[in-house]
Amino acid sequence: MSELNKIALKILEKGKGILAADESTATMTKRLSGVNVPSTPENRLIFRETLFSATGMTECIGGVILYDETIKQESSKKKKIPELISQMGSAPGIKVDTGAKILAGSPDEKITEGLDGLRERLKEYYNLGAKFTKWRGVYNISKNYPSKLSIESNAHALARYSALVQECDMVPIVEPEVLMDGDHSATDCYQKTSDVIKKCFEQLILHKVDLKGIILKPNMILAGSSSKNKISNQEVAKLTLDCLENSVPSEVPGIAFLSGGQSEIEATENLNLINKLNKTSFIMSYSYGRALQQSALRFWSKDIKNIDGTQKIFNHRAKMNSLAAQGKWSKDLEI
Ligand code: 5MM
Repeated sequence: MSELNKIALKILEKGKGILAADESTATMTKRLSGVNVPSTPENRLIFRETLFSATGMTECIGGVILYDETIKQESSKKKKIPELISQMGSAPGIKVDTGAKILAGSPDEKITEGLDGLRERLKEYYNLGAKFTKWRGVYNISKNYPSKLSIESNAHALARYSALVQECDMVPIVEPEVLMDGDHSATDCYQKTSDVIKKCFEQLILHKVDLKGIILKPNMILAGSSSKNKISNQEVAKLTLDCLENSVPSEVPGIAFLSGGQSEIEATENLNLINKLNKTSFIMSYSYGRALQQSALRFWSKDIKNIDGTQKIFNHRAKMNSLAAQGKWSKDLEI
């Protein structure tokens, strides 16, 4: 078993998943403003340190994706953040893309940037303790989108990123996110997500990426957020499994879903059903940002000194998702 494969399996072992705490400063500012907390480096750190030092980390969180600012910060106890995360039994990871920008040639779509100088930045992050990395390609659905240009260029970038990350002995999380925004049907989401994922693997293989040493972070198959034709959770689970079974090579050890704007409970319930029905060889887990942090952030914003109360909420959400990653969650476990 390769070292990269071992790292990937360890991150997702025993119902563990990933905490996506890699919001850029702009996104974190949006999240904090939404709960009336000033977005200062100190406040961003206090909230994140509160989660990273919660007991739920040890049992339920196999990896944490950090943002450049956070990986270089020190905790209130003067510990480097990656050290704190490792001490809690979890692996520190880092978002290495520099964001999605307008795609020249198709200005309604995005291309993710960050390849220039990436090899040097990766060495720095490795030396700071990172064991894995993340890069997100983003695609919107409408009649003509995602275009061939967006599908091809984002897949190319994801593959070049992944090859560089493996060269630097870290596990790349490959995140092609087909957005929920819009009134498209679940069938459209299924078709476009399949096209996107298939192209990603075509490029990953071309770039000689070891598929046993990656984690795929896809969206679930859902109807658009403003669609009138929503589908049941059972259908979400079935379509998601079918889509992944037909587009992901079996060498890939694990799939960790993004929550993508689903409510906390919806993201947990869908993951649980996916695991109940899963007949594939893939570990199916979570790499949630909003669906792990929303309630904790709301509670914390009312009293940022209440560390225990905030951690209790985070621990609960982490536990519910860990159960869902094993198909053992049920609604009556929710408080
Ligand atoms: C945590 O949010 C990440 C995006 O941050 P920026 O937009 O600021 O770069 C994002 O990539 C996240 O990791 C995934 O989308 C999963 O998060 P959700 O909230 O969809 O589970």
